[in-house]
This record gives sequence, structure tokens and C-alpha cells, in this order.
Amino acid sequence: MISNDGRLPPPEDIAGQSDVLAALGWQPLYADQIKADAASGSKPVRIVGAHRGTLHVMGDEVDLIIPGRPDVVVGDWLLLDPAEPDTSRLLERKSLLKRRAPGLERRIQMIAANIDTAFIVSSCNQDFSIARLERYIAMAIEAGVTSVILLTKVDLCDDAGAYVEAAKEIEHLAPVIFLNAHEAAAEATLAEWCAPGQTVAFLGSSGVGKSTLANTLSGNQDIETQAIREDDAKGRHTTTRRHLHLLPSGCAILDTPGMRELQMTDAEDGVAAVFADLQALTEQCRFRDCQHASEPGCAIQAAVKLGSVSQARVDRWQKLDHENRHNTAALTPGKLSNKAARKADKSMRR
Ligand SMILES: Nc1nc2c(ncn2[C@@H]2O[C@H](COP(=O)(O)OP(=O)(O)OP(=O)(O)O)[C@@H](O)[C@H]2O)c(=O)[nH]1
Ligand SMILES: [Mg+2]
Ligand SMILES: [Zn+2]
Repeated sequence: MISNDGRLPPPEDIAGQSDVLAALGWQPLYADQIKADAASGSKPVRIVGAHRGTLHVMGDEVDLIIPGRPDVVVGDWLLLDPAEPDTSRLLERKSLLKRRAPGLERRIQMIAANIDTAFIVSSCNQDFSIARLERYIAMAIEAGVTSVILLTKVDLCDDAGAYVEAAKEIEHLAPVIFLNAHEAAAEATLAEWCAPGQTVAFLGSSGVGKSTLANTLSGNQDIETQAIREDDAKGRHTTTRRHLHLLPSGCAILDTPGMRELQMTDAEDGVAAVFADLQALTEQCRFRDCQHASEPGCAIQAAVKLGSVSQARVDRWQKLDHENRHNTAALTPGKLSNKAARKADKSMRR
């Protein structure tokens, strides 16, 4: 455990930590929140799985199934109330990954809480899409989660160079790592992010090798995996639940079901960060409400003509930005205007 200023904390803080909690990803940010409750004997527990309206929670000498509730997600920490577990206190989160729920429902879906690093997994095959990777990165940036791109199946790929070249569009946003998910060497490659006390998540489409990687890091084959379809390289949605697995090394890893779509919502800052260069260029557009299409004096279109920016990238930016605005307005009324107000306020003070 490392305290905020990077020095080791006093010994009594270390003594207050159990090995189990450390392996579950317990960090000072959470410990600080329960100092006042020390006398009550309530124990912190982490939600390691959720299934059919119940939650699987684990802590020091606790391994329980408790009733589910709508305000929590896998990765959350609760201060367990043994008498009434469903009213246990939810500890403040370090991060929350979320998206618009798939389908027609107007709802935000929480994906996972308190993740330190998101491994965004894709493969060196038809699954690879810069546009999709940008979505995941935007979601991770919005949540304050470090993102790392993992491109699996490099061993099955005839022309890895083409993917290396394509990945150049995103490598300024996140490290891009090519690997064979079956190879034990993956553990050393990812060790930097999988340190003891850290929580990492594998996110991506079905069939890209999320569970295979989780098995490789665990050193066993306990998690089910399944071959992809040969014709279109699509996975078979083998993993159906999010589950946090504890590694012997002391890192907690979250395996997740493949996502068919990742719709942005409440991710204005994340989208802006992924396209920060374009966002900055808009300051030079002649009109404040420029749509960057055919307006005179548009700095974006000028850059496209010069060849310094690709139209494809501008299209991806506009698509993500519009989608985020649309979903945010639909799912979190008032949020956009609040943010816009804050921005305006900031620029007034500048
Ligand atoms: N050769 C090779 N096969 C891989 C690699 N990564 C994954 N696979 C294979 O791809 C298939 C799908 O892998 P899974 O780990 O089940 O994929 P997943 O991302 O967990 O898929 P869902 O659970 O459906 O979301 C399995 O047959 C794996 O053995 C890799 O790097 N190289
Ligand atoms: Mg899986
Ligand atoms: Zn413009």
C-alpha cells in the first residue's frame, strides 16, 4: 500500500488491512471512508459478481450472497450490515464505467465500478475497428480509468504490420499491445498494470479473448472459452456474467461478457479528450456554432483540405459527439446544460 504522497504509510495502517481485502483491491480511498465506523464491527465487502437479482460479496472472512439493488454494480465496495445486508452502505467510488443500455430502453447501464485499468481487447481480424476502440477509450477517460489496448491473435494474423499501421491513429491515447492471449508471456507484458491491489477489467466484443487472457493471468483454465465463428470471426457470447477473479499475485481481474454495442452517454469530456486536436481546432472556426460541414472559415474543413486531418476521423468525432449529446439529453436530463454552464462559467473566469 502506498499513501498519497508515495511514501509508505505508518505500520498501524498496514496492520489494519487483511490479506483478503488487499487481494480484493482494497485501497486507501475506501479505507478512509470507514475510519469512523471502526467500532461498529461492520466489515467492508466487495461485489465480485451479480446474478439473477443477487450479489456475491467477499471480504475478510465473508463470502456471501445478498439481495441485489439497483444502485450498485460489480466492483463496488459496501460496508456490510449483516442484519440488513441490502441496506449496507455503498462506499464512494474511485471510478464508474457506464454506457447507454443496449436496446430501446432509456437507461444508463453501469458496467463496473472501481476499476484502475481497462484492458480494451480486440483482435487482429475483422473485429478490429478504430471507431470502436475510440468509443471504449472515451468511456474509460470519462470514468477516470487508465486504458490499454490489447490486440490479441497476433499469432493467427498474416499481416500484423497492417494492424500496427492502423493502430497509429490511437496510440497517442493509450498504449497498444499486440499479443497471443494463450502465451504465458502475457503475464509479464501486463504486469505493469496488474500490480498487487490493482483492479483491471477486460472489455470488448465477444470472442476477442477476454476470458482466455483472464485464464492466462490466473495460470489455470477455470473460465470457459469457446472458438469463434470461422466465417465472420464473431464470438459466441460464452461469458454471460461479469465476475471478479482474484489472482495469486494480488491483482483482481474482471472478466466481462462481450458487448455488442457501446453507446456513449454522459461522456462529453471523454469524447472531447479522444478528439482533443479537433476540439482545439474548432476555436479557430469563424462561427461559434460552426457545424464543420460547408460553412465559410471552418478550421476543420481547412485542415481536411490541407491533409493534416482525415475526413474519416472528423466523421467519427461528429458521430460520437452527436450520439453522446442525444443519449445524455435522453437519459440524464439537465446534465448537458449543467456541463455547458460550467464550461461557460470557466471561460468567463479565464
Ligand atoms: N490463437 C489464438 N487464439 C485466441 C487468442 N485469444 C483468444 N483466442 C481464442 O479465441 C476464442 C475466443 O476466446 P474467449 O476468451 O472465449 O473470448 P471472450 O472475449 O472471452 O468472448 P466472450 O466470453 O464471448 O465475450 C477461443 O477459442 C480462444 O482460444 C489468441 O491470442 N490467439
Ligand atoms: Mg469470455
Ligand atoms: Zn468549423
